[in-house]
Amino acid sequence: MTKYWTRLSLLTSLSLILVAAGCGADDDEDTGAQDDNGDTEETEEDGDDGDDADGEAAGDYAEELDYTITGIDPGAGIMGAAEQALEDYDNLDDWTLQSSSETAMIAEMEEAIENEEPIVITGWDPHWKFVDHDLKYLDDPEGSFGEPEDIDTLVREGLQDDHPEAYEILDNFEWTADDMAEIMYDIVVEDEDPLDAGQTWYDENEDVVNSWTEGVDEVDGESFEIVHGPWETDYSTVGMMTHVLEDMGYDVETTNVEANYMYQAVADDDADAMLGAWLPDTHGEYYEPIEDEVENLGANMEAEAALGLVVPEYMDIDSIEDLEG
Ligand code: PBE
Repeated sequence: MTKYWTRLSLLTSLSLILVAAGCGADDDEDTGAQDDNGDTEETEEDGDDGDDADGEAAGDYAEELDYTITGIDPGAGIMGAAEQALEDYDNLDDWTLQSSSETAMIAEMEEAIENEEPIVITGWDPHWKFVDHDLKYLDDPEGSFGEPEDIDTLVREGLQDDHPEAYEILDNFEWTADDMAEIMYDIVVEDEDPLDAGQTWYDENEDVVNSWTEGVDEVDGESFEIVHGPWETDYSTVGMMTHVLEDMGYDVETTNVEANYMYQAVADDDADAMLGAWLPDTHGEYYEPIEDEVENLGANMEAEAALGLVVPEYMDIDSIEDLEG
């Protein structure tokens, strides 16, 4: 157990460093895509003909983008879906997927928007970026990014016996994409700490929280460990749920890891719960091997989680098929 957590915290620090540096280890990417700190590319583009994205032919976008889709951390499920898109669409034969981190991708997106330049990112819902920017999903006629799915709560086996109160609260936990987006917005746009943003939402939605905790007994300082991924969706959820459990008397510890370790930690009983299982597709490859070693408490958000390729509204294309190769 101790050994495992050492490994986890090592990985956590590593992923934090990678996030801070705006680059990711993409060992398991086979696209040959290069990590990038996002700085140099813009200069090259500036030297071009200087035209903006408005009214440009789709073919020009491909060249201007250097046939690159800007992605996030290599372990994220959406990166697998984007790789699938590169295979499914003939017009994407020459394209590559660049891995980085959510923070670095958003920084590149915001820079592109500021200059009205084209950019294609891996995008998902719920996310604050759709509130703050005019963006659109590209149509996905091949279905590489799947249908809207659920976000499930997974707990370790035996949790119901060991912590029946927390089990019940997590079993009752249910909210909407709008709820989560409120917290995410405060974290990303208002630059609030996830715990502060979670507290604000809690204070404003006490009736919702009460519906999860009603009739559940308080406990006296039992420790509870939640594991989560390196994305704002997870920070928002965990920032909120930490207060809910702490108010019920738990001493909550949260750990940020890469997606596959998140599932492994719950399966190995190294963590009590995870609240961000995007299923059945996005995290299917992580979930399926350990499905029988965890307990799935069902959806905490139903059919509102979606993935795709996202571009600024001002780009003159509507479908992934319009990205020329
Ligand atoms: N996401 C947000 C994650 C899950 C939560 C869509 C970036 C992913 O694994 O792709």
